[in-house]
Amino acid sequence: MNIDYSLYLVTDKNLAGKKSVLSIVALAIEGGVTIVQYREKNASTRLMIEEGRALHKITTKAGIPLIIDDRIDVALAIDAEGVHVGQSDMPANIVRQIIGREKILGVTASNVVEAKKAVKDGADYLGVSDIFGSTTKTDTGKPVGIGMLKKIKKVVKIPIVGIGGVTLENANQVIRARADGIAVISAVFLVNEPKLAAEKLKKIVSEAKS
Ligand code: TZP
Ligand code: MG
Repeated sequence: MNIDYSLYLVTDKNLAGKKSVLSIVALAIEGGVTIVQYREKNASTRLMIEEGRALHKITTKAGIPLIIDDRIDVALAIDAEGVHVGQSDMPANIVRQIIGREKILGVTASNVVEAKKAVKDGADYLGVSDIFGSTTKTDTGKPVGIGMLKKIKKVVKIPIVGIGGVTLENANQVIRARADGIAVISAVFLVNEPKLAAEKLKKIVSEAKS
């Protein structure tokens, strides 16, 4: 699978309000999302398997990958395309051993040392966090800024996506700093029209790349 990291959507049930995560993801995919991460911190494992399967049906139909945040067991159980781990989760080299060569492994990195280590451990892509200061995930520490994307891009060959406070207003900066894509939650989950938001973000990314 040739992965397009341009518009990476991360799910968040808390921000979905009265809407379902599934309906938001479906609309966002229509709008141009190229990869989806199922991120769920509070649900039971049973529910995660159910929701993960439902999401996987949608992403498979759209021909895009589904990545599971943190939960290697859930990813394997539903045969998702990959897993994403942060710096406090299972070490990436161990994840790679468990999931094998074929599945996608994403790792969060906030500096050059973490980025290089992730590559050595077998990461397929990096989520560089927290770029602008996320109001969705608030334990990320001081924003690293777009400068960190440039620094990391200089030392790694794998794709990188910028995450944390990415909006319609600043998305172009992320791509111009040589990221391969933007990763967002609120820019799609906290708006009235997720499809339109995804379309706009996608256009910004495409234009900034050209
Ligand atoms: N990891 C780093 S920041 C973040 C995650 C999951 C949340 C991104 O959400 P938003 O709303 O796009 O800032
Ligand atoms: Mg994590």
